[in-house]
Amino acid sequence: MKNFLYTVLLSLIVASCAPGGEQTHKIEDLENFLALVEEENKKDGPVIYSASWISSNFITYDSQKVIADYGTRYTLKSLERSRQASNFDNLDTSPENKRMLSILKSSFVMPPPLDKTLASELSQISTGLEAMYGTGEYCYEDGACYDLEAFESIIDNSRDPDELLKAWKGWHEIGKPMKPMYMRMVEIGNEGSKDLGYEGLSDLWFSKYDMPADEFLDETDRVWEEVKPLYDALHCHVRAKLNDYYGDEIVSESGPLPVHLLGNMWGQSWSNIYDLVYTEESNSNSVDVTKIIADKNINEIQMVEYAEDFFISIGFDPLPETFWERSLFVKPRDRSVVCHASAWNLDPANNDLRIKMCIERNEEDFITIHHELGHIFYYQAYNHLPTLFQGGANDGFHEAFGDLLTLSITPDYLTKIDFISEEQANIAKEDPIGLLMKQALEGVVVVPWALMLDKWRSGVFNGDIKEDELNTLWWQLREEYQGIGTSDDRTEEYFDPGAKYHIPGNTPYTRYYLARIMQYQFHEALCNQINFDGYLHECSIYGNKDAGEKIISTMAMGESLPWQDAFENITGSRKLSGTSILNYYAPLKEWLDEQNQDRVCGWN
Ligand code: X8Z
Ligand code: ZN
Repeated sequence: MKNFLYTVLLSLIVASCAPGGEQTHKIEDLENFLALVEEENKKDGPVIYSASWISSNFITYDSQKVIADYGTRYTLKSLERSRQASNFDNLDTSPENKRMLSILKSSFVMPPPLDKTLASELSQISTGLEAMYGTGEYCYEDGACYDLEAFESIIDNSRDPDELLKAWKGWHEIGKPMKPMYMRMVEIGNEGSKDLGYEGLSDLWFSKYDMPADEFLDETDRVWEEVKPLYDALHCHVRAKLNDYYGDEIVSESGPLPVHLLGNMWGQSWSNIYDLVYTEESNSNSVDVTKIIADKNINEIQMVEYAEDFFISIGFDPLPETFWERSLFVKPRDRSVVCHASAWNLDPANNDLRIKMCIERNEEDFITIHHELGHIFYYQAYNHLPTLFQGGANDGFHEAFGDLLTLSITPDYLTKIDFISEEQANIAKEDPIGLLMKQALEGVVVVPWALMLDKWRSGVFNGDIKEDELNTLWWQLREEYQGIGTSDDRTEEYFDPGAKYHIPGNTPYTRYYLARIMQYQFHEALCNQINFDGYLHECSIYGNKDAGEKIISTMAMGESLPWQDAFENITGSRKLSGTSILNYYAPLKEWLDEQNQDRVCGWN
């Protein structure tokens, strides 16, 4: 009943500004409109989120039907609101109101046109794609079936090139049937974006950064040029070491790195091959968090408690009891779930926060837990704001804070939480290159990947990449940016982008690129502010309330101000820069340059 009333009220507002009518849009109308939107968001949001939670936790025929239908209705309503927001374009109002209107008009990822049939088709495709990924498995002729986690346990640990290639190929079968669905989705999304006043999906995605899309993309390229020499040096060293280990037949001395040998399904992190690429004697002294977790018998929930404790130590409030009751921490044995880790803000008014993650008891997931709690504590910090401002300063900020804290997981911190002894910490600190190498294999390696993924996607969105070259150009970009290739012939029969969650899941990826640059800018600025004197990689903000205050006050701004304001609050600067990541890894870069002296770097 109440719902019906709102719809009527909203249509009255629209009716009052019908073409040809007098300019009747007053501040009062705008304030009524925003108040209605706020009330509606508070009412509809939690229900949609609950439906979505169910559909991701129980992937069944029925749950997908329900979420597709909810999705259609909610999207159509949001599209209407966004049109209504345009009616206030010429009204002279506060920057705050203007920002709310702008958020209302742009907060879509894959918008259909305002048309029931197309909205429903799009919703079914997007739910279908995500479910295909979540339930994905590949069965061999002997009847053995593998899901992503099973394939990953081979890719992450095996050193047998044949077994690795087989597992890599097995998982990548998943993309094939996604291709036509993906292309139809893009077609509808482009149409919807144009209806909203954008040139297409790419323009919509990159217009959310408080500057024109072109300028933003130039900024991302500018920073990559700064960071690239560091990546190239790392690539050169890793290739030489893999060549030593596997031989010329498998790893060429001058070509791209074979993706299946890198210890990660997508080659986006190489930490699992640390022992192969850092073969100094001191290697045996490196801290092995996976082993500590096993030795201390730390379970999945305790791993999350360690991360929560870090946030509390810098001044955050503890998580609500419901977080522990309602989150999913362990992969269920009896049903399909979307295992890709995520953080949820289901009901801001009631602080209903949850993560959904199939935690494995290893170092990689210990890091990912911190990443997810970064989202959760961000939600908690801005949930007091109007719903339209409940967001990150930009989407990169949302990804950055958890990652920022992981830079503080230093040997000294590990001593404080009783993971290692002081003596072990001192030994680890004697080998800064080992520590930095471990970090770089994740933190530097991910950078070109995070940039390249949306280069491919925006090429598809704007038609530069055609339907008959989707896979070819995916590999071309991977080679160009990452120097990574595949020894398998990946023809257009395959759709390899579909094997990465964020493609079927429609999650923009440039946010991770931003996060990986900004986290070092934040880290350096905070370490300076707390007067830390020493290597940046030895600085930990654990327990430091001053650093915490900077983070919390930035988070509490939510999306209410341009991201540059939030950025300035922590760093004192308004610009992205590669300088901090370069400073952080400076000792490693020097070491790599020495190692690479007689090697030919780059790939052909
Ligand atoms: O997707 C994620 C998070 C959820 S927002 C687990 N990440 C990217 C990925 O897995 O590809 C974090 C690092 C990059
Ligand atoms: Zn995230």
